[in-house]
Amino acid sequence: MPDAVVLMAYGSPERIADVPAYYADIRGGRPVSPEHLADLVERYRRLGIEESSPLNAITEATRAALERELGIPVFTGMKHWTPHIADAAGSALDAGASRIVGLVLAPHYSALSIKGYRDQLEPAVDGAELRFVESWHLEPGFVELLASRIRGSDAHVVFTAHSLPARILNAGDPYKDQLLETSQAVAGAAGAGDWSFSFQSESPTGEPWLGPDILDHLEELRARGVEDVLVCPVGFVSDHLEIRWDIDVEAQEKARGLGMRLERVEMPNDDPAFIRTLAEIVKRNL
Ligand code: FEC
Repeated sequence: MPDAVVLMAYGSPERIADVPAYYADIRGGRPVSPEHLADLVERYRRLGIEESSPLNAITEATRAALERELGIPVFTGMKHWTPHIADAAGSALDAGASRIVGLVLAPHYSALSIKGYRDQLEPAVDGAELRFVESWHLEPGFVELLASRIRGSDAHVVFTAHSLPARILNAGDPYKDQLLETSQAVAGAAGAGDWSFSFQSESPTGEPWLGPDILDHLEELRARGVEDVLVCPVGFVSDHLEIRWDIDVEAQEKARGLGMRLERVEMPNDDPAFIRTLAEIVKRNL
């Protein structure tokens, strides 16, 4: 049976001029405040996207490596940028695929994240069989890859993930539980006794988001006497704005101000061990 993979990622603007349209897509028709837009443009400028967009380049490298590993076509679909998820599904169908695995480059399920990818993909795979991967947060290769990056460290490990509006908890969303399961599994595999979890990257949408936020959490840790912190962002797999700005700039500055040392693990990106893990997930779903 002709198979293909639609590999989905959040997407990122290619250049500064793209940021307003990108932000409008994220907001999904809800108003964009000029101050928040200006702030976002500035963050992307300082990230250096005029030179290249880290997330889009990493996603393409991941796609190409996964295609080589699997020997079947892999198409990239972006949630908030081009090529859109529906275009990737169209390319898979044009290539003759009758069975498509939909895999998101985000390990944890939430109705406010993974479901959005599914909602874009499902109507676009018309006629083909869709095998959509809902979550892969305890995938052994993923857990081991992260564990290998914290093993042997004496620092207090802080696992992080993107925050979401707190209302998801009322709806029984598994997001937070899955994040804690990954953190527990990674800490266990690495033999890390001293660890905690916090959220990051909260958006100014005017409603309560899940906490604690990493910036507040660093203060709590400092008050407990912690001086060395190793951040392991379990909710993400690539170097992008939420890593290179929210952790490498904001959290780093906060830690410095508190007299703490903060380091971050390398992200999986297109590490061969990570590509093999993604390939395992795909193969199991075919
Ligand atoms: O490097 C890049 O250019 C893109 C980085 C990026 C990733 C990412 C991942 C997640 N988000 C999630 C949820 C939300 C919710 C809102 C929201 C808003 C933004 C904004 C930017 C942005 N997100 Fe994002 N997210 C990335 C970038 N995200 C930029 C808008 C400005 C800002 O708030 O900073 C709020 C939407 C609204 O306004 O209503 C909710 C989740 C993930 C992790 C899962 C995934 O990757 O899909 C969850 C990467």
